[in-house]
Amino acid sequence: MGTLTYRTAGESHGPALIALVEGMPAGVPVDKAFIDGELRRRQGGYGRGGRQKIEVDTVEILSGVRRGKTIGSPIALQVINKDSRLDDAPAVHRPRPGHADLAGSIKWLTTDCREVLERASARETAARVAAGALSRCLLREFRIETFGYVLSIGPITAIVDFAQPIDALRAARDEGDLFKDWVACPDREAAAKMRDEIRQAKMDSNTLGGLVEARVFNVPPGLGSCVQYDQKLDARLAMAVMSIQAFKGVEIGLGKQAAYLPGSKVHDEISFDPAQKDGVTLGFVRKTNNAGGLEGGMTNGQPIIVRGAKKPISTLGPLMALESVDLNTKVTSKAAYERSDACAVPAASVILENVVSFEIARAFLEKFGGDSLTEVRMNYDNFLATARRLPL
Ligand code: EPS
Repeated sequence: MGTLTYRTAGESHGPALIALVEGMPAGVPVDKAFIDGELRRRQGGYGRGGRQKIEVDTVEILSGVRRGKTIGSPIALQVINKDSRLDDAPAVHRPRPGHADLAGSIKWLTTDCREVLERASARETAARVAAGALSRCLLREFRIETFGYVLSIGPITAIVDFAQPIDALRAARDEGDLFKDWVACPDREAAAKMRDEIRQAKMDSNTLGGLVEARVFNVPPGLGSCVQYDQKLDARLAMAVMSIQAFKGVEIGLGKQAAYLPGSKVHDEISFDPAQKDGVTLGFVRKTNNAGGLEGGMTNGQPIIVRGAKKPISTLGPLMALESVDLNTKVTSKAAYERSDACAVPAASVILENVVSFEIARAFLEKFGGDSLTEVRMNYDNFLATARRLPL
């Protein structure tokens, strides 16, 4: 039984996207409807492009699951592309500034950016969402829940009150028509302004980025480690988030704001409340959570808070196409345009939610791992019961 990992394969206009997940214990109930729901949410959002009218992303589970439960073997997940035409897709010679087109074409010694963009495309995130949603089938067995949402789009920033129950937040976030006006933002006032910004960007042939945030609740303390750089959970979350297509920044908790404030305003003071000792905090409570649930690269029992900054999509509409150079002729010309999304920030919140979940599940199994869910549960219960008895 190794580490929980996944790899993906597939091109944007190839036959399918694949995720191969290894290291899941046996006996985990797999909720295909939930995975499909996450795939569908990833396709949605106001400002999405024409591709999502073609695709109806659903997962096919090709291995590792029997009668609805994992059996400990590798789990192959497949999302079929309806718009499959890799061999017929036209060559692209005018790289889009901001996309992988130019850097990748030089790297692979080609002047046809198509060979690069097909894999660099954010369509690959369908496979990552499928793997992340699968990992949440394990996390939910331990009442660990992730909530992802849009914090800002362009100049509009939401204000979200996390004192509300998560179900209320989720209901507010999910208001609207997934394919018409959904922006994945629980602040209704800000959501309306975000829609206006996207509408304007569409009219201007422009694109918009934004901030997305994921919060993970009920995570036990002690996941990750301070011992080695690659065991620090904050560093691993940062890598997972930064690797999402078009992401340019990652923050945990207060993030870069912490650099501007004195220590007295940054660190979360600790107190003990015996009434809360049965929860994952073990009774060690904080009035603030500026650390975003991570201290020394380890979870501390507080909710995990991770933010990602997504740049505007680099395929701008024909009216706004940026200056570029034809790779064959070296003549200055406008960047290539086929079809694109004016804003994919709502989709990015779904991707973040699932990518972050996978890293939490991975760290969870490193600490409590076993061959079966029963064994994992024994390790989890035993650890928390022992920690509650400290000093031993
Ligand atoms: C995407 C599908 C793509 C794009 C988008 C993500 O579809 P197509 O290229 O066929 O229009 O909508 O890709 C990009 C943003 C990008 O930069 O490549 C998807 O399913 O998420």
